[in-house]
This record gives sequence, C-alpha cells and structure tokens, in this order.
Amino acid sequence: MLRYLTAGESHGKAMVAILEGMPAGLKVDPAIINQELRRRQAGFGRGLRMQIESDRAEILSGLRNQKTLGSPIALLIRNKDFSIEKLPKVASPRPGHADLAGLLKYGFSDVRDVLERASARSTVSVVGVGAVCKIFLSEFGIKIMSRVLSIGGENTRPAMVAKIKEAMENKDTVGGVFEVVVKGVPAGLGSFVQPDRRLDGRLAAGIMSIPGIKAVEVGLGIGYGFSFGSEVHDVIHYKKGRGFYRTTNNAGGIEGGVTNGEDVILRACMKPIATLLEPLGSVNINTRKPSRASVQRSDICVVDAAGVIAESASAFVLADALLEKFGADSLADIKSAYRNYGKRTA
Ligand code: EPS
Repeated sequence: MLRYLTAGESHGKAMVAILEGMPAGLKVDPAIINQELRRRQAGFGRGLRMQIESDRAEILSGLRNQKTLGSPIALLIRNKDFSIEKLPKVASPRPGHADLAGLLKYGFSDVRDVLERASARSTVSVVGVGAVCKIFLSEFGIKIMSRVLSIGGENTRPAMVAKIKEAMENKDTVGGVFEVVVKGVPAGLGSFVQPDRRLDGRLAAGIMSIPGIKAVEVGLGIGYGFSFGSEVHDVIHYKKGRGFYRTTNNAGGIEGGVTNGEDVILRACMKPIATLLEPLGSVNINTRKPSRASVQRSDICVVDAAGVIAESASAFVLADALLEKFGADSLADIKSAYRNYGKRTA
C-alpha cells in the first residue's frame, strides 16, 4: 500500500511530505523532483509569492546513495516567506475560499488560522510526492503530462493570454479547464470488485482534492450523456504483436473502474482564485456587519499549475494501483511480475 501525508502552513517554516510504500531499489534523482516543483511555480497569471520562492526539496530519509530503501521518504520544502507569527489578523472571509467554513468548523476568531493551511501552497508537498511516483512509473514506461484546454471559456493561446490580462486589469481572477494524459498504462490497474478500488473514482478523488477543482471528467465525461451507446463505445480490435487495441478512446482508458490499456485521459475544471483585488461582499466576523472580503496577496490564474498538481495526484494513484497489481517491496520483483503479465496479456 502506498500512502502519503503532508504538513505545513503557507507562511510557516516549511512544507513537508512523507511517502510510504515506495519499493526498494528505485533510483531517485533529486533534480527531477526540483524540476517538477519548478513546473508548479510557473504559468502566466501567477502572483508575487512565486517571485519570492524557489521551491527545492530536501530529501530527509528513505534513500541511500540516491536509491530507495523501502522506508518512508520524507521531503522538506522550506518557505522563504516564513512570516506566520508576524502576519496581521484577517476579519472578513473571502467568498469561494475555505475561510468561513473553516472558521465555523474550528471555532477560530481569525481567518488567518484557516487560510494558512487551506492555502494552495500545500500542493508543493503533493508535487514532491508525485515526482517520486512519476520516477517509479517511468520504470514501466508510463508517462504523465498535462495541458491547459481553456481559460475563462477561451481556447486559443492568444485568447487565453488576453483573458488573463483582462482579469489582471479588472483586479479579477479567472479559471479554466485542463487535461491530464497518461501514456503507457497497462490494462488491469484498479478493480471493479469494490467501489473503493475503482480507478476512475480514485483518480477523480485525487484530482478533486486539489484546491479550487470543481469538476473532473474521465474520457468523454459529461459528453456521454448526449450520445447513443453505438456512437461512443470504443470498438475492440486485436493484432498479433500489438495485442488488444481501440481506434477511439472515449472511455479515457478506463472501463469498469479498470485501465484497458489505452491512454488514461482526465479533464478537470478549476474555479477562479477566490482572492479578488476588487473584493466581493462579505461579513466582518467580529461585528457581524457587512464588509468587503479580505484582500491577500494571491494569483490571477493558476490553471497551468493545477495541471502539474493533477499530474502528481494521478501519479500517486497510478503508482499505488501498479503496486497493488504487481507486488511491493522490491523494484526488481515488481518488474519481473510486470514482464510476465505482459507476456500473458499480449
Ligand atoms: C501558493 C502560495 C500562496 C498563494 C497561492 C498559492 O502564497 P501567498 O498566499 O503567500 O501569496 O500565492 O495560494 C492561493 C491562491 C490560495 O488561495 O490559497 C503556492 O505556493 O502555490
């Protein structure tokens, strides 16, 4: 079983992750983890915090001579903006953020006590974990990538950039839709025998758990609801040497909660960032009187980064499913089980 935990406040000392269940014998190049962390920081529309930070992971445990030991891998990413004790109190929760719900839930009287952990800064830990999972998956020829499909309803590059500029000028924010594509996935990951083993559900939960995500689709997704079965199901073919294959992939590589050997295709929608420089109406939590929502330093658009984070969330789920299918503990043992399975299913 692969599992992870994250810790850290946005302006605390550091962001932390512990990944447990990675098999022994995997070479982990820290440069690859740092490259993924850099990808998360990029994209047009990011705010000033990303100019302060240059996220780098320190690997505290789980490796010896750059190879995994099968023990928990602990990652530490220091915050340059470590100012949590000095930051002012916040009285007006932002619509669209965890502020109000968190305040009510935990009994706080300062919105900052919510936003420090609710901040999407926590996704730096997810990307650190995802990078290690990606390195593991690459041993099996599995590759994960993402791209932005639309921003604010626009789907050409110049129109998307213009939309973000418009949001900047209007002191507004803008969301969008991105796609994650996983290539080289073997058939048979996940299972239909229990609801919680279905891979589509696990991937959707992983992506939906990224701050700001409001919808996830697998393959044709919502589009299935507008079609006849004869128009959308992917016809099965077989060729010696190639094995079973399809010429369409509306299923997004998953049927019955199990991968079918085609690319896994996921799409998700990220809402516009909740912090608006021209704030919406809110209520002061001390006086209970109408006020404007608080304004925190923030981003204008983070759909690019959300794609990178969703790659990481997907990498974790797929690595977990691959370990379930082919065993754990030793990379060499897993590879040998994987090769045998490949022969049987060819
Ligand atoms: C983020 C760090 C945060 C925000 C952003 C994501 O840093 P700060 O709050 O210091 O500017 O830039 O978080 C949010 C937009 C949010 O709503 O939580 C990061 O590292 O990605």
